[in-house]
Amino acid sequence: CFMFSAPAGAASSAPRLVERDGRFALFVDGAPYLMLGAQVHNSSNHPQALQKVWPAVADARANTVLVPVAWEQIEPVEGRFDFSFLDTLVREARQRQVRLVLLWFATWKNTSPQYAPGWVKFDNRRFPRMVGRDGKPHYVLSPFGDQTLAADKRAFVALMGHLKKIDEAHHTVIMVQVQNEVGSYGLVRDFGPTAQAAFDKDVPAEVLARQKPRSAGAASGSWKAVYGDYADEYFHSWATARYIGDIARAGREVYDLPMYVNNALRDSLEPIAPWNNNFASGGPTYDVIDIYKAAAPKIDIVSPDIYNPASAQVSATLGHFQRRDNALWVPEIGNAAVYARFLYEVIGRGALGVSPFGLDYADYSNFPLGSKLTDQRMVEPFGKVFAAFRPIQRQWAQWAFEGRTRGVAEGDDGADQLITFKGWKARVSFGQWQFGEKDWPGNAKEAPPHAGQRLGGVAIAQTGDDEFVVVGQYARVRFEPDLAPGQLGSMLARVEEGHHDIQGQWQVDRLWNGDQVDYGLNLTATPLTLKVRLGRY
Ligand code: N0T
Repeated sequence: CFMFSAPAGAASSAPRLVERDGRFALFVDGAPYLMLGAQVHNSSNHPQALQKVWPAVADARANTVLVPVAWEQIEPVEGRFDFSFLDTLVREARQRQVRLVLLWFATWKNTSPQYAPGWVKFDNRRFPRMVGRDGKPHYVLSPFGDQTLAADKRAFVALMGHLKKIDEAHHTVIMVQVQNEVGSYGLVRDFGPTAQAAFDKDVPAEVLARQKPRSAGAASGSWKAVYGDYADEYFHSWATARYIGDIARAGREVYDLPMYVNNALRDSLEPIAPWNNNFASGGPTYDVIDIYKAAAPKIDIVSPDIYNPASAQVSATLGHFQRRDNALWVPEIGNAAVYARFLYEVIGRGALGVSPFGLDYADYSNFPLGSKLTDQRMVEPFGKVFAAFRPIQRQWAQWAFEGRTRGVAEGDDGADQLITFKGWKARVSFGQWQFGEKDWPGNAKEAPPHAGQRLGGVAIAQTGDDEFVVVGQYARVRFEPDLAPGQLGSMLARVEEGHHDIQGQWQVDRLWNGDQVDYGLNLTATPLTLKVRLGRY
């Protein structure tokens, strides 16, 4: 039975991020919660548009929906606020018993001021843009615009104040993203006079304490003196993080919810080198997480948006962002079918959650970043995975918090992967017949509609010394024992295929044995949950 005790006094408390031994849980209603997320399209933040959101959320079996709230939408006229969309959104989410994560699209949305109100984005004098080395204005609003910061902060504080009023008793909204994919493309930092004066000052002590220089430089002093060729990017990261951190702090003083930033990734595998117009400078790329931690202490998490399906990139990215000081949370991953397998890797790693991007039925296809499709066929690969986790999401989040879970996705090479547990290794292989070995030609996934695609993924929780819960698809799992002297080998003691009933109780549908286990535990197109007990002889 999936029961566990929450820390005393935690029940009915506000959502919060809890760290223990370098692992994290998002506590919602006093217990760890796994976000099975659906992020809507950018322009679905209108009452009418929600009609194309909710059916997709249901098909995705998501328990959490990520929705933008735009500055232009809540403050079209300076100082006059309109929260009618937020009221509708929160009410409709409650009716459908899903939680919300709000995305604050304001000064920076994919770096641009496109979501700032018209009275901001066309007033260069009051709300200055960054300035290039040549003195020409850049499209991005400067992080040194004092009035921009004050105005954005005032709107965000109003938003959080309203949210407190309508939601403090419910906590339908469990987290807030502050801005969206910040930084600047095409310009490494602001070269305007205010920015330049700050650049020539000493690096603040809190940054020095965290961000190591990449080459030998001065131990303290100006950005250039300390960080050399990386000074421009680091300085811009600091300026941007400080700006966001100030907004987050002010918002949390009014209503304290967990807050995070998201990142349009730089290449995860190429060696770090000074910025060369290859990513948005100043954004929270993995190499400057320490600067964000130092400059924006009220931002809990720096998180990756995954749009490169190369399996080595995905794995490296997850490794870069999952740290003892940074919880793993994937607020965006492409909605094409090839991404669904990575949900197992993310969830198995013990992430707070994962959210495919563009999971609604608006007539908009996110190809080539995501799927060409805009209907149920787009949502289905994710819905199948979430359907397997949803009945055990609380229990899984608790196991993850205890460090019991692991996960893998089929690599682009299709090679076996070995997962190490206490006393056991799980060997995961792909592209096998259910009865037989790899060199036997073909298997179920060679058939349409996914011919030739790599779709395998497995997440495993070790629930006891010799007990595991296995969730997966298009993969084979074999358990290999660590043997003590005198022991010969191991066998499966009991393999239950089952499901959770409406009360959350595990119901055994059948036991697997014979052909169904002789070559390992074979998972096919429909994700299954297995409870496995092993023994040694
Ligand atoms: C994302 C989304 C939305 C390998 C794109 C990704 C969302 C934003 N931006 O649909 O706009 O609001 O966060 C940028 C991906 C860059 C290209 C990567 C190619």
